[in-house]
This record gives sequence, structure tokens and C-alpha cells, in this order.
Amino acid sequence: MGVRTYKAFTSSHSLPVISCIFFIFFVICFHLKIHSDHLLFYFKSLPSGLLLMNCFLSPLLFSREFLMGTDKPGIAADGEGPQRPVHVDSFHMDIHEVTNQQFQSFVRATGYITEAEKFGDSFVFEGIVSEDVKSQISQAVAAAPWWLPVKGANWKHPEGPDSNITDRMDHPVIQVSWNDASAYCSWVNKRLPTEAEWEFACRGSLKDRLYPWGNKLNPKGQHYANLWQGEFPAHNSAEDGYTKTSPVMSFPGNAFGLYDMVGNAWEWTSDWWSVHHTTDHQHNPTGPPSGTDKVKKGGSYMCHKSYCYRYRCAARSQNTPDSSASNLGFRCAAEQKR
Ligand SMILES: [Ca+2]
Ligand SMILES: [Ca+2]
Repeated sequence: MGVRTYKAFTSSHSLPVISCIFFIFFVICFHLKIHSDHLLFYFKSLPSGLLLMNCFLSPLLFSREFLMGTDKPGIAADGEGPQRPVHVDSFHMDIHEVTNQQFQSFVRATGYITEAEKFGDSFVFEGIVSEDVKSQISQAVAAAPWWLPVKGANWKHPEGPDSNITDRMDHPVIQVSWNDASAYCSWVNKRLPTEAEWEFACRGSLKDRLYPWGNKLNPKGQHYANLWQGEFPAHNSAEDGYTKTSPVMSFPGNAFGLYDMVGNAWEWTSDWWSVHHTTDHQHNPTGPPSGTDKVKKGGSYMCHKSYCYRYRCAARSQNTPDSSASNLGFRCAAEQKR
């Protein structure tokens, strides 16, 4: 393939070929709704094929100040407020959640064993566990009885040993702990985003809006995220087309060209959890220096307003770094290459 590409660029017909490639590049970037300043950056960087690929998979979000949090919290106890000015330096953000396919490549290359595999079990939402598996479970989480500890549940078997991911390779990897997510990001020379970076990316340059696309949950009757419709936890009507995770990028991207920032899978960030925030101007905040839980953002396919109104950019929740569940995944970020 490399030789054929080289020949194409050096043949007498190279101009049409290059024009065609540029045209395709424009069309794809337009589709991804990447801002013109992002396009400019990448055109400056051409002809690096790697940077071209990076444009598609992990665009550069330019340094900017934004308003983080909200003064109108949906769930005040989560520390969604106050709204505060935050500056983030330029960074790359993956356009989609890390998929099963990507995580499988990591595991095959490194032999990595996830924490759920080491523990021998993980948490699965009751509504997606088979009756056979359910009959073998005697304990549940008192405050959230729809979470079941299922033996043999892990990223390859998200709902338990009688499930698999063979037809879900383009879905977000789930049943991965914060430690697993960090290990993957390190392997691809990236890192988890800070909460500030994640929220900046979620907002897609919109100011003081609920969702990555605005304030209306379903503009013109369209679904913009994989969430829960119906009554939680008894009935998922799946009006958005999915009762569980969906293939990444199944719903429209935001103005930064980032997909599933809310809904589909929750996403780990690098910050330790705290509900107390300063209103002082902050530059690249990284959260408290220590803690017991890590911040996760964006909500999941299990979120409904009646129970988990957390599919908003300002919303947040937490888990211990070794936790894993059937609705929790991640995406990676990276420093700007200089
Ligand atoms: Ca759904
Ligand atoms: Ca997500």
C-alpha cells in the first residue's frame, strides 16, 4: 500500500490525485464540523500523514477561556456549581469514546489484564443481565438495586459470561476501570483528559448551554445522544434506537466534531473528586491533589431525567479508580505536539 501511494504522488497524474485527496479531506472535515481554525492548523502541518489522521481522530482544540460548571445546577449535591472562568491550553481530544476494537488492539499487543478480570466480577445493570445469570446472584447494591455484581463480567463479556462483544467492536469499551483507562491512554502516548478539558470539549464553544448542541434535548424531534427513554429502571422504550451502548458516532457531533460527549458511555477524567470549587480564575485546573474517587462525565445510555439528569456538560459523578460497570468507558486526550 505504501509503495502504491508513493507512486501516485510521483506520477504525471499526481495533481488530480492530490486534488482528489484534498477534496475528500475537506468533505470529511466538513462532515466532522471541525472549526476552520482547526483546518488551518492541519493544513499548515501537511503533508504529514500522521497529523492528517490526527485531524480525523483527535483534533486539536485551541487554547481558550470558558465558563465551567453552572449556577443553575441540575443536581447541586454533585458540585456542578458555581460557574467559574477557566482557561485551558490547546490539547487534542479523541473524537469518540475508545472502542472495543481499539481496546482489543491494546490487550493483544500488551497482554494487559483489566481490573474486572482480576477481581473476577463487575457491575452490570439488571435490565441487561440474562435470567440465567440473574438467578445466580444473591446480593445487590442497596441504594441502587438495579446494579448487580456479576461473576465473569468484564470488557469482553460486558453483561456476564454468556455475553460477548463480537458484534459490538465499534461500540465504546465498557467494564474498564480508571486504572485500565489510564493504561490504555499511556499505550497510545496520550492521557485521560482533565475534567476542565473534558467539559470544554463537551461545550463545543457554546456558552452556558445544557448540552453539547444547545438547550433543547431533542431539537426538531431528533435524538442527539444515546440516553434512556421511558421509565427508569423498569422500561426502556429506546426511542433513540438503542437500549444499551451504540456504535460510536451514531449521533451528531458537536461544533468541535466530537461525538457522544454526553450519553452512550460515561467517561473517566483524570481529576480526583471534590464538590467544592473556587470561583477564582483558574489556568489548566487538574482537580484536588488526592482523593478517593475519580470524576466521570457525560452520563450514559442509562441516564433519564427522573433518575440521572447527568447528560449535561456541567454534570458530573464519581467512582473509585478500580470500579468498572456496564455503562462506563473513556476517551483519551493529548498535549499539543510542538
Ligand atoms: Ca438509548
Ligand atoms: Ca460518552
